[in-house]
Amino acid sequence: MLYHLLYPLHDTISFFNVFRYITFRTIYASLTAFFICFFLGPWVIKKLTEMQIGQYIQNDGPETHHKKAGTPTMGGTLIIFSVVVSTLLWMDLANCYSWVVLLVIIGYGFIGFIDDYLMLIKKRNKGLSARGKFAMQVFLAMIAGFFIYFCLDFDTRVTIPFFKNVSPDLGWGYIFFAALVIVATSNAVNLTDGLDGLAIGPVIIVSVTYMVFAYVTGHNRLSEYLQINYVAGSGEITIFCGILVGAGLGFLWFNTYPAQVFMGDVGSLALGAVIGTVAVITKQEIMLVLVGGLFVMEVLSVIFQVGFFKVTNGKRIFRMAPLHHHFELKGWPEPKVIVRFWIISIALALMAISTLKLR
Ligand code: 57M
Repeated sequence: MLYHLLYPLHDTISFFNVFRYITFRTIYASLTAFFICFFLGPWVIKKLTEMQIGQYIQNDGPETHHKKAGTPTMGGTLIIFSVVVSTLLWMDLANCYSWVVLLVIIGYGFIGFIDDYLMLIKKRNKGLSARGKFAMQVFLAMIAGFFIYFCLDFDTRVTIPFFKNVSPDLGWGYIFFAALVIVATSNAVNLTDGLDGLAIGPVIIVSVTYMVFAYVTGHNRLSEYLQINYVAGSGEITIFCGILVGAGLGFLWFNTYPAQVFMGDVGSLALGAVIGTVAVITKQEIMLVLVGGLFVMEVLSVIFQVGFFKVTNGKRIFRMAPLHHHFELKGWPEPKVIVRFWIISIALALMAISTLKLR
């Protein structure tokens, strides 16, 4: 909105010329999202507490989690609010990608909100049925895929990291591929959100990485120099990634150990889905496996655990899945698990950024 209101005035007030620069709007959009979370956080936590929106803890979880019962949850509502306000304020609303990411974060936030709300009504750590939640996620992801495919004359080739000459064109099949990326990432972040700050940390790290990807992908000369796909208009996603970083840091201020608030499914499903959407728009979909490698590790730990359990009639690979619980049960203090997982996430992000030159 500010872009549309103030940039046209740059002929009379030359300072407003800065609003044309993506870097300027990214920095101030990020700061806007951060300060919305930082200053509204205490009020939101107070409201969630008053409304008794507190976390129910499964009995079969790690012993150390029982003290967390009652921690306010659904803090993801604050994240989504700050992201939406900052997006409307700082992004170019004539750019279709702005509306795609808004559709996804609000739509998945709504799915998560229903899940959290039902969990609180059902008075246990379960919400929507797995099938119901999955169906809603797929439906919304397909809408996003359709929108990207039909409205934006989108390049339907899939970028394969490291192989610049291999990019299969999926045609309309890209819609299903895009939906797969969005749904998978949404559930991966959801699974990872099981320790204080464990999900929001890598979300921030992945968002910084895709801020770099979006900037170069939306830059004609830079994308040509780096031999990556140029996606006209995707530069705006740089600003959105900056907003995710700001909102994530603002939420982490309260979610860091010992957490004053959990994000809930309303936050984890929304953040995961919108990261998947960013990966699709910047045409760095497969790269997300590396950048979001921590989320991949968490999902694979569950898949291997469940599979091994079934094949061996009850034996387990890990003490408990997802992976973060395994290390908890090994005796690692919670903060140690969290920070070490963040370190792994940063290392993966640096490797992913390095691939921009390795083509
Ligand atoms: C999402 N939810 C956290 C919080 C957060 C198939 C199976 C792997 C599913 C999985 C599951 O239920 N996943 C649901 C993870 C929960 O966090 C809430 O959920 C939101 C995110 N969706 O925002 O509202 C608990 O996580 C802890 N937490 C924190 N700090 C945070 O900042 O401490 C969350 C955020 C919270 C709190 O304790 O209550 C969760 O873990 O449920 N199931 C599991 O992850 C369970 N694993 C399991 O059953 N493993 C089995 C098989 C199925 C693989 C095995 O290993 O044999 C574990 N989780 C729990 N209990 N709670 C272990 C059992």
